[in-house]
Amino acid sequence: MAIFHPVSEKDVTRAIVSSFLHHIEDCVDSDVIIVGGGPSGLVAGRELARQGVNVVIIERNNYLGGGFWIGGYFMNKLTVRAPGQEVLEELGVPCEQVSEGLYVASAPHACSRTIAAACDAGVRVLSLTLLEDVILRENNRMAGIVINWSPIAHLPKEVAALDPVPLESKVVIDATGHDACVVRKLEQRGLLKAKGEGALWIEASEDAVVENTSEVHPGLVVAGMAVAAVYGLPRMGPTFGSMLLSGKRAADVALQILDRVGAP
Ligand code: 48F
Repeated sequence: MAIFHPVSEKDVTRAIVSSFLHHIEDCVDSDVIIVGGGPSGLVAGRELARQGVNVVIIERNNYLGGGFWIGGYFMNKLTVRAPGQEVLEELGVPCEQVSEGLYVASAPHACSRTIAAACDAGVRVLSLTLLEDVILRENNRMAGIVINWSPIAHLPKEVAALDPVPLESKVVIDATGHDACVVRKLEQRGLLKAKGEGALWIEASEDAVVENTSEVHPGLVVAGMAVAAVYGLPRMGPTFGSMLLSGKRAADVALQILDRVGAP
């Protein structure tokens, strides 16, 4: 007597194909697209989705989490400075206070809980999906992004001649970390100038990243390390409180834009 119910191979393939087809059809038109599924993008996505906003995260890797799996060097312990631990505690991540205002958490625990919280809230994810370009409408208002299959970046030119496809949204959040990939697409067209991040200085950086999390171009919000790249702020290296708080603030800014444009 078999343990598992009998199901044929073709039914397995059909289940994947038809479920994914509905999923990607749903992602074609959303309120907010977040490019990058690191800590800032995941927190922003969760905040928006739990308030009923239709959110898609695109992520070039086949896993979410970005730099949140490792705390620094090869060590999987994360640090956050108060009040960053409140976000981790809200997600059910145990935090240990090691000195006044400084907390340590397990990176795998924090990262997996943050991913699960975003998924539980209803964020839809397109994995192995690379930002290739942006959609600009009247007065260069951002109206979505252009995506392609990530492995294309590693294929020889002859094989890599695959056209991308566009996804529409009312707001785009650049949460691509140090690279600030969405911002770079505007920079290439002379629409925005990113200053590039400065050298490491934790205390100056973390407040400034949260304070400067904002709409940098009509319809485009920056979150996390992309904020430092745009505003020329110092980097903060192996500490993550500002990534979490910047994600929260990016969600608030996106909500204000949705309110302004009359959605959802
Ligand atoms: O780098 P990442 O974790 O960004 P973040 O949320 O957090 C930064 C910290 O991890 C750390 C730090 C502060 O403590 O210095 O670095 O700002 O996550 C960025 C995500 O974006 C994806 C990338 O794979 C990663 O998961 N990404 C980057 N470029 C693209 C992209 C792209 N062109 N298309 C799709 N995804």
